[in-house]
Amino acid sequence: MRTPELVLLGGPHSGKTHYAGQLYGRVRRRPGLLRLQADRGTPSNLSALEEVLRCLEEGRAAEHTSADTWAEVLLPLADKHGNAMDLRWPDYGGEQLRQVFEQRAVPEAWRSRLTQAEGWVLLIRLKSETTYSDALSELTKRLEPRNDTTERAAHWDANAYWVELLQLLLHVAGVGQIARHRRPRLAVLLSCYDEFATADSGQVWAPPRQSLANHLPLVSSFIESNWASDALTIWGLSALGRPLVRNGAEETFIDEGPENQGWVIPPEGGPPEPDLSRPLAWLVGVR
Ligand SMILES: Nc1nc2c(ncn2[C@@H]2O[C@H](COP(=O)(O)OP(=O)(O)O)[C@@H](O)[C@H]2O)c(=O)[nH]1
Ligand SMILES: [Mg+2]
Repeated sequence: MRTPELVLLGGPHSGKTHYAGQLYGRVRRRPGLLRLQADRGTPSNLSALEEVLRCLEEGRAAEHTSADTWAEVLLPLADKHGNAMDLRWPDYGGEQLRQVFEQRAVPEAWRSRLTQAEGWVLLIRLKSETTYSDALSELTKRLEPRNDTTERAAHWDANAYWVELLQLLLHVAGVGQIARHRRPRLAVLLSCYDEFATADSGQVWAPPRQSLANHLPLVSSFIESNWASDALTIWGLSALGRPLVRNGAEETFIDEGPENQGWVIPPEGGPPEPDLSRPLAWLVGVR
């Protein structure tokens, strides 16, 4: 049996927990390329995922779960040919990723996971990424000194942040910079896509890589020039399909079930698709 390891990379509030919960609901109740094989006897603690799904069934957003509960979540899955695999799904607090960036240091446990992982899942929530696209043109226009420079200096432009972080992680994982990367395979999921982009009439979406290129051009060109094209995929992800609040009771979730909410936009664009497992299936080579 295969035991592919994926590393989930995403900042705080990028949607990692809700994606995990929705993925669990899908593979269990409405399987696509991957389905849950809970009776296989794999010792896996699914209580964190159950808890997220339970909140969603009540139409509200999940609580913040502690990092410990998540550390060893293991999904016993099978593809449609019956090939079994145990997918490790560690959901580190997004804060830890920030720390790696700020301290320029990677804990040993992370280093070995980054090195061993078959694929990296990078969650980027475009709406909350800060860029300063006007800064350069303003430099040439303004004669008066700005008074908000200190505030700007305190925040990295998201382009610089992600490129720097990726370089750091690649270095730590021992991935050379000379040839384009084939391993780790990289899936970029533009999360909470419902709040960022809209479809053309008839629900046809543009390829998500265009959104990445428009919003974070430096990240987009770094990724596209460093990964081999068959080792890279860029998706739009809306795990929930809409915003949810902690104390809410969203009726569509209650009436139709969470497994009927949420969608992905495949790399080539087009209509939304319900199979949230597709980007992961791609990473582990299931077609
Ligand atoms: N609009 C929208 N909001 C989402 C979606 N997924 C998660 N959220 C919201 O984004 C916030 C952060 O999500 P969470 O999964 O806890 O992020 P994490 O910190 O990366 O684990 C929560 O308030 C969620 O309700 C989505 O697909 N669409
Ligand atoms: Mg979380």
